[in-house]
Amino acid sequence: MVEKIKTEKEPKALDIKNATSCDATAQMLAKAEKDGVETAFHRAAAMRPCPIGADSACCKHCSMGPCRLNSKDSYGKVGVCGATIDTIMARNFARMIACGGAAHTDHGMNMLNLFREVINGNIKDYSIKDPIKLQEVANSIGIEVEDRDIKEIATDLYKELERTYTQVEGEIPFAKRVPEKTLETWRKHGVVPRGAMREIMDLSHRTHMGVDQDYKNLMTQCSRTALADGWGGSMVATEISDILFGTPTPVKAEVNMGCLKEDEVNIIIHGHEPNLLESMVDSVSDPILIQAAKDAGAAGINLVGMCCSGTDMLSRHGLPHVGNFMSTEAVLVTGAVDAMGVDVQCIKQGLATVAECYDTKLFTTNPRCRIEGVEHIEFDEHDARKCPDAIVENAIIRFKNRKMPIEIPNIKNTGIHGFSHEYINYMLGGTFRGSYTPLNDNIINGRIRGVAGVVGCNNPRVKQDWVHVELVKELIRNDVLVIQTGCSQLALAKAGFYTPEAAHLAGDGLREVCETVGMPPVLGLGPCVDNSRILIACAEMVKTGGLGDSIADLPVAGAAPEWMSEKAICIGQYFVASGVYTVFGVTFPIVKDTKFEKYLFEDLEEMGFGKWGFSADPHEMAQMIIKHIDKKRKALGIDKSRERVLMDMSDRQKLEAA
Ligand code: NFS
Ligand code: SF4
Repeated sequence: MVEKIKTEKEPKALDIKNATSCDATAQMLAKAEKDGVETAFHRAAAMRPCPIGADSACCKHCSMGPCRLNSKDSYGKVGVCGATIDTIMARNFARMIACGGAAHTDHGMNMLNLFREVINGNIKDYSIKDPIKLQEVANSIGIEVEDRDIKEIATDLYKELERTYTQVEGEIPFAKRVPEKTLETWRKHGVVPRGAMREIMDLSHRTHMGVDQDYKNLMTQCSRTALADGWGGSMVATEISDILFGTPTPVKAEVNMGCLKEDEVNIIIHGHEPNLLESMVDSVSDPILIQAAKDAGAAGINLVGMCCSGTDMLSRHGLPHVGNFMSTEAVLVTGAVDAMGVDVQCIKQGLATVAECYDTKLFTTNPRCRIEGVEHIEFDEHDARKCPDAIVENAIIRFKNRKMPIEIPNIKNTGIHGFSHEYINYMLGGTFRGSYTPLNDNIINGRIRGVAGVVGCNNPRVKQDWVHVELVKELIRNDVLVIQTGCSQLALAKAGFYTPEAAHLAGDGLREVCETVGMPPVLGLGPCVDNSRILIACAEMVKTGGLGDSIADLPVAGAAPEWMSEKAICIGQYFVASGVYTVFGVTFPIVKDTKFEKYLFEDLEEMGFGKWGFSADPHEMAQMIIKHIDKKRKALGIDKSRERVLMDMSDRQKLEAA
């Protein structure tokens, strides 16, 4: 114990106008203040982040410390054990990757367990909904599919994919999907992943006091572990979810808090694993439960999603979605939420207090995520209706006894979601599950300048959604096609970008493509684990041809402008290791002008990988991305074609008008 450290003067009041650009959330924050309720926005305003921690300049890996290395004297000072600032930053970075990767890969492994139990017939509530996808995935890793029955293929696929997690030596199965030259780079640097369990264990081991004290060596294992997530755990989660629940195709859906209904029993499921929400859909369609809701005076049962499992269901089934990460407490302030069920990841403990204030029934459902004082109803896929039915029953009781005044922001945004990587080529004029030729052609002829994945969280240290929206606006205006996942997808959906009409916000080239196809200028791929779809899309672009031999050659980039979670760092690192320039906003856990900074921001690219970038300003971030895309276009020799297309545009319009 140390003596109480002197903290802040007076906590700062929250400036709602500058805290969020989501009008529904702003309305609820004002109501929360009237009601005397505190949210993460208020706590963020009151709590100054530790500047040394923000720079990743402290280490508490042993009790000789904690050791704090101030940025100014970084190179003069070392920890008690002698660890340098580069070692300390790299070890902290590594721990974020180990934890973020563990979250995704554990989720993926759960999906795989579910798959095994479905194949074995031990779980009957789910089945293989997309046998074509099953065959494709099996085929992609060399499993024979011709003239074999589904169960046989599925069993082989299960056995093979289990290696993604458990394999002690050798390359993970989906390494077969990586473009040859990218894989060569990985082999050269020794970063082709073995099983995720092994990689995460190895990386965690290295960060122990007195083990790996060479930032370069640590970063090699960081890449290997992160790749075990992107091309391993996350990719398995995505592919198995598609096989079991159906591959998304474009679907019209509504988002925002206006999806809550005052006269219905409102239930929110918030978290990351699609199974619970899939089973909830069955429960809320059960005539007996619907009748029970009506007997309680409700017009019906209204199930809505939130955060990533919500985005999953939004993409797959068009289920309404009420909001992203920084709106999870605010939505309870409506007073209209009768029950909220949560599973894992990004579940704020603060939800418990807010739920209590508004008399909302909050339930944890996963053995990994309990919250002190919150009732736990465990979800078990072997008896898949038990937990969802109990949540519905509790919600009906709460509805019947509603005491709270209800205020639902009257804001709803309709858009088109559900663009799987399979669908992108179809939409652009190829045959379904055919090639990426139309996309590549449009990039080569310059109508599309390049592709940017804009993904990731909200963070109360910046204005909610604003950084996402400003960045995307500038990118599409410059003919960069934007693909999205996670909370970022919701930010843009709430801002109205998911309609074909939003194409008018794009530059001439991108607009022309969007209008021809009838697609929005931003394409939503689903939850964060579905960033793996972006990797597959990149691999397809390379294989289709004309845009270089490796992912590092492509005119593409990635961004997480409002990131907050360790998962985001892991995702960033697997994109970088795959060859993608990846720019983060808010803050970056690094001390400027250190060897470690140079390694992440420059050296990795010279080694054949992608590299990291940072800017807290969305407009600067957009320019960094565009500059990078143009650099790649130039290297590919397609910079001229773009100029020509742009010059030809007005000429052609003149011709057409004549
Ligand atoms: Ni991704 Fe989903 Fe959102 Fe960030 Fe959290 S919900 S997995 S981590 S905050 S995008
Ligand atoms: Fe300090 Fe080294 Fe212990 Fe870290 S591992 S707390 S730098 S002595």
